[in-house]
Amino acid sequence: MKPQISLLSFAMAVLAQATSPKQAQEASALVDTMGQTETADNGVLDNTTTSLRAGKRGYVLLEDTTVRKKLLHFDRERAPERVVHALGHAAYGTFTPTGDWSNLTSACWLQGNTPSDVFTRFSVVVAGVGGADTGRDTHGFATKIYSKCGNHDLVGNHVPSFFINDGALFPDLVHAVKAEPNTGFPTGGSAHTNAYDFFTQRPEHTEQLMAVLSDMGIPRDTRHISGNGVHTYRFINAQGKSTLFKWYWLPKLGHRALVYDEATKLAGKNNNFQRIDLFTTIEAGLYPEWEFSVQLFPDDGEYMYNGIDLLDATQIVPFEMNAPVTLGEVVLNRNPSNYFAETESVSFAPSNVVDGVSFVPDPLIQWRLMSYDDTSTHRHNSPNGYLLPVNAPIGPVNNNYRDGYMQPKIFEGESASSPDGIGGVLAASPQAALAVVNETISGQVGRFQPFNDPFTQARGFWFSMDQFAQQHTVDAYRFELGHVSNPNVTAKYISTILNPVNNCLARRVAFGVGAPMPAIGTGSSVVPNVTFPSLYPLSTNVSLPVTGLVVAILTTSDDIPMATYKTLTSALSSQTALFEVVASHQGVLASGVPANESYVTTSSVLFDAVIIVSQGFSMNISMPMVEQEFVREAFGHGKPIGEVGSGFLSSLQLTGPGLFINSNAGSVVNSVIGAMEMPGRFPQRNPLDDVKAICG
Ligand code: HDE
Repeated sequence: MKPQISLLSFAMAVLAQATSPKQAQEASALVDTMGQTETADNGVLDNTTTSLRAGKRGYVLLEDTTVRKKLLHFDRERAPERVVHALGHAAYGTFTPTGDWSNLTSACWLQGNTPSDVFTRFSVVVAGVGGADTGRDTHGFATKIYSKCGNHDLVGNHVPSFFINDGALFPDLVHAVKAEPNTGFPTGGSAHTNAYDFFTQRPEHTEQLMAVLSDMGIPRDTRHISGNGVHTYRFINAQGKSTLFKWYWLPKLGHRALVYDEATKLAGKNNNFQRIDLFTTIEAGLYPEWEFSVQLFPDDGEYMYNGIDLLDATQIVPFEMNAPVTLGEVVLNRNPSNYFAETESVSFAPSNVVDGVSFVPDPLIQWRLMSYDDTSTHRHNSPNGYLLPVNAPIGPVNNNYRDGYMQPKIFEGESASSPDGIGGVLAASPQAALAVVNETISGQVGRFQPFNDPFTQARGFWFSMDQFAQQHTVDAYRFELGHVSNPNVTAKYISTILNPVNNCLARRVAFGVGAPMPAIGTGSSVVPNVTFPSLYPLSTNVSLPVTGLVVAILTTSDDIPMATYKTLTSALSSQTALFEVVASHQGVLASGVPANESYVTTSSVLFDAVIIVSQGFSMNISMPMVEQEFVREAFGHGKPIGEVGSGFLSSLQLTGPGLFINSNAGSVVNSVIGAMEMPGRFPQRNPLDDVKAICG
């Protein structure tokens, strides 16, 4: 699948980058075999593409050790995929603090304006390595900061809360949401009995699941998502003062989502859509940026804020209650050189922190502090994974961790123990060690059920969405529960989880899947006094940049006047939007306009908007079905559609908001760009539930 790169060059933006400390370090690991004559793995010149055989038509010889080793290596090319977040894509970039935050923390990457190199990997939880990245899921957002005082990993998700609040349940959660163990399906989502049976047992999941079933669960791409630390962490400054915080990456491009039908079709048309989006936009110089922001909470030893439990990862502190403070920003500006060596081999771990950041007694993060290092050791089949170029800190690693599988370093000297008296590694003094908070801990030993009201925040989320977003969420619950094969599970989920959130929500979902509808007046009919719009950041009323969005330019006559083409494309390029000309065939059209896609090679789901050039269109011309379907599908997905000319959209009998028909190409393209700036698209083209009929 080729990248959807525009014809225009963004060379202005692709400025030569200065070599950063991490790049300089990686340089020594880069190997360029392009154009070199092959050698076997012992360095001798040999041929590995033709077997050594006993005669022209005879058996291959065991003596062909060269090809034997080639196949032996190939048989072992795969490292085990991550048990969760296996499907991912990544980029390098730069973090720059926006000030000196030594009042809060001694973390060196937050001091002054010294930049640090970073590597960020985006992922989805459920799908395996060959899956589709547009499937409905929680997306991972993990960043390794190669700071001058060591690696600091920020391992978060694109939604701010989690399904569970005790790490002891994590294997059960993952088993429940992955494919069912007996059948092995579905591999790309959790719409099945096991998942919903688990969820009925653990109501603390309710808010996060609602977020994932809203359009937040199907982001357009990873340039338009937030990163959320989810847990509360602890800053410690040089004076030993502790301040609690939750961290966020807030996208400068804002938030954008797909619609579900589009997301599922994309999975078939281009299962690497999001990976290609990040790669292509970085290659085009359209570097995505995020602000690094934190909510700060005083550390009084109680870990509560305005009644919200800061040790419970299922609970959110809405931004309206505690506004985040921006401490820095990151730009992703360099694609990796090798997928396996970098994106696949990177090991993130929340336990990787520098001095000035520490943890709280949240039983989810506490287990994460162990699990990631363990997973890394398993995936690399060695504890030496931290020495791989993508994982190595830019500063020296001096310790007595030795040997093990694939230890590539040759440690000199006679001592491998500390302290010693013969000049080995000098043990750091306890005073120089990572700061820990000055606290006294005591408690009764036991296995406790952390419990906070699981429904109030989900209700807050529900009421933070407008009627269109609510409709999409209801449809997602219907899709999920409609795939549950056990009707008792469906009924229980609706009556014990959805009904306590909101009676009408429960009735609408039940109606859609043909399950028993909870009686009117049962469950909750509470309408919160205060809503928190920040919980649902896909606000339809904000104007966002259209950077990297892609417009399809169609033609009804298999040609486009050059002047029209230039008007359209220069307006799009001036807004850093990308575009493709789609015609019945690829190649140069009669006017000289290049058609980079045909209806065979592309699809409407790969575009954010459509402009049809129908100048010269005659109602007598019967348009190919494929072109009509392209436009109808874009219409159904709520996308802005422009027509330079007239007659085509009306012949399809498409009417309503978001259609811009004019003989003036400039006017059409500006209207389309204006509509693309509004991330909500035009959901009113699709029907809404008759809520009054269902809920009374
Ligand atoms: Fe993870 N998680 N997780 N997780 N997680 C992994 O580590 C785990 C949790 C997250 O791009 C694994 O190296 C436990 C919360 C991301 O490489 C594994 C618990 C959050 C990534 C693991 C959690 C996350 C992972 C699998 C509950 C959001 C991908 C591969 C106690 C704050 C990182 C690996 C990448 C990956 C364990 C819960 C985010 C198995 C035990 C909460 C973004 O170690």
